[in-house]
Amino acid sequence: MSVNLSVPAGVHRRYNPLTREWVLVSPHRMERPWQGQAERLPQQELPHYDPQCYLCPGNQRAGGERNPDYSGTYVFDNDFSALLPRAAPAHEGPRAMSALLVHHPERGVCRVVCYSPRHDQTMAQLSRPQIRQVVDTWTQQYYELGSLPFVSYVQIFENKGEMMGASNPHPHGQIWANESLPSEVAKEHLAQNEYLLEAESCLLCDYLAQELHLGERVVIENEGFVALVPFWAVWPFETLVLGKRHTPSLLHLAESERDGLADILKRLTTRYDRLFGISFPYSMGLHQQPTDGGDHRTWHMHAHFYPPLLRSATVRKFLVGYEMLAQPQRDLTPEAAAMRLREMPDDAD
Ligand code: H2U
Ligand code: ZN
Repeated sequence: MSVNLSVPAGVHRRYNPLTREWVLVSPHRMERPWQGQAERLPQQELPHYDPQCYLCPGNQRAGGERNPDYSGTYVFDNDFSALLPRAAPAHEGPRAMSALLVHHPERGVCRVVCYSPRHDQTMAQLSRPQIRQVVDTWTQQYYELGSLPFVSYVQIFENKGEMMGASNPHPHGQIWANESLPSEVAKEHLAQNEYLLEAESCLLCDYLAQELHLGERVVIENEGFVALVPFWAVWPFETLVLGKRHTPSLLHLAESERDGLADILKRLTTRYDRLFGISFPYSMGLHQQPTDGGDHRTWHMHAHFYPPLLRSATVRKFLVGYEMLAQPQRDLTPEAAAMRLREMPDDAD
């Protein structure tokens, strides 16, 4: 196969080797007029403490429990957990009502992680030591939940902003730990394993080396981590945060790398906020090796940021119609998105 490293100018498809899916790129459509939905701007000027907030220190939650007067991060079992630890064990399945009606029991645990007692601060406003504390809490939770005998995978994630369905502006994320590999993770699992068998190296180590060489999709980097707009990004300002060293999970990070991850998260979210001058909505999450006790050293830990906004604080990208029925499509090129994010200053500049 001949390799040409310059990005195509016309309409083209790009391949995502992590999920083995394609995205259609139509760069010429960026100038089309927009008369569709404009999002409501999120409420500004939040109080430090909100007596109505179920995440603020000292307040009562819907389940009746009262939060302690916490000062750093605070983790609790979700009062409305989607997964429960005491469902029937999966090894009693699979069960089928027929060849086409298949179901499977699933056990798990859902937790909520408050990043800070301050109701009004997001990741971008937290200090590096505070974000480092979030990284440490994630690491501890990954270890604790991953050690449960029925947990094969721990998904750490955050929905930020009303637009992404967050129920509350108080800075928080969630953790869902469950018994089977979720579909998105299973795709990446298979792709990383098969790439290793064929190429005898790590898919994301090889990908990162190429991106660092080309530079055009890199947004920021520090000693340990890089944030870039992936070549196959679907969301307009989607980013991928990659460790420079091959580490399967948070548990493999050195102290300095945990600081490095906190630094990249601070700088990336600061740039996002400056892009359209608002607290930038997104869904983000970490992908790490499964915790089923198997040997998964092939896994290269990473974080995905999926923000919905396209051209301003109020105009979002909809993944509807063609995307739902055929394949994802984007107008803004990943290279242009990376350039916009690179141009934004962060507090390290
Ligand atoms: P989101 O903002 O991403 O929806 O996360 C908030 C979570 O907090 C949500 O999963 C839980 C909801 O179930 N929650 C509680 O556990 N206790 C409460 O008192 C309200 C909300
Ligand atoms: Zn609050």
